[in-house]
Amino acid sequence: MLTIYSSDHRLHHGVELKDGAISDSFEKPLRAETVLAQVRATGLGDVISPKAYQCADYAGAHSQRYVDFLAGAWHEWLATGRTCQALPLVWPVRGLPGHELPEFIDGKLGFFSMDAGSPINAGTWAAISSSANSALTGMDALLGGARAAFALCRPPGHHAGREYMGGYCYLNNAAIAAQHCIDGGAKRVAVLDIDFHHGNGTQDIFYDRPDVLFVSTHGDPTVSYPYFSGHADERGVGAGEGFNLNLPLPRGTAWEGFDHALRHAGTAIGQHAPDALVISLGVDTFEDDPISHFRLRTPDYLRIGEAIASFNVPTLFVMEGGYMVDEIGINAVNVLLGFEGRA
Ligand code: OKP
Ligand code: ZN
Repeated sequence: MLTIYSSDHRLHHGVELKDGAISDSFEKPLRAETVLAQVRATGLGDVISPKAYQCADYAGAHSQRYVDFLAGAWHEWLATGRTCQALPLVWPVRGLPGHELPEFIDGKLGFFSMDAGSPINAGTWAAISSSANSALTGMDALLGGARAAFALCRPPGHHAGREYMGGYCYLNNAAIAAQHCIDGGAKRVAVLDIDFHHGNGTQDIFYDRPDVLFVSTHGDPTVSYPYFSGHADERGVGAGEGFNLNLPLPRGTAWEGFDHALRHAGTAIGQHAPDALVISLGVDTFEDDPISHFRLRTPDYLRIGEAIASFNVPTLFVMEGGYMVDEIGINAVNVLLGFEGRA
């Protein structure tokens, strides 16, 4: 299987608020490096760099003004005389009118975010655009006839909505790839998100559309980030009703519970009969992940790959979360090896 990877991801490394203090983000460059090392060690296939794309290629999944904000935010921040990382600190929550886009960068940061988990620094735009370009290049491989490809994206994307960043995410790589597939002539696409966290951004982007089915397995939002989406009764709206399937699972879910949900997902994907499948591949479902609460083990990831292969749809894997850096490479590549029947 072809892997698409850009070293430009290293240009982005942020901070996060944890337990009342600011510290290095769990979402760090070493994550992608360990996955790449495992791709090479297992001989998964060729590794290529992403092709170049335009902002217009991101603006089907996102709004043009949001993409413009991301591309210019660092320069607007610098222009105020600050050289530290840019973080939002105020949000248009329920009860505030909140519909008017502020002119000043501090207001824009809040307007275009869901939390303070997506800092912006000098290299952020280069990293996030290369990440999205990896997903687009992978989808182009599928459109060219490949059965599968692996977009080794970093930063991740699935918390980024049509007009907001959050949870380490900026551009929604999986959604951008799914939209590119539709733009390339596909009638129907499915996105299956198996990251521990609910893919609220992908849900947001396709919530009112029947052409892109979104299915997600994740920690029950009653007790897990992102808390404000991911419940089973979120089924889509308008023409999109019935094309959003959330499968929240309790804390401590191990292989049996996860496998059950995966089969449920497979049935829904089969009914949709998509031309292509995008997998939001998070491996923060691992038993030792530092920020998540499932209990999958390393061999389980081979089984996940086998299950996805049995859906029998051209498949683009898009890297999302996974924070146990020592194991993330083995677990992520195990999914791909399982898919290829190399278990
Ligand atoms: C991204 B992905 C804030 C706690 C919440 C955000 C988790 C984002 C996970 N300090 N952390 O889905 O793996
Ligand atoms: Zn996650």
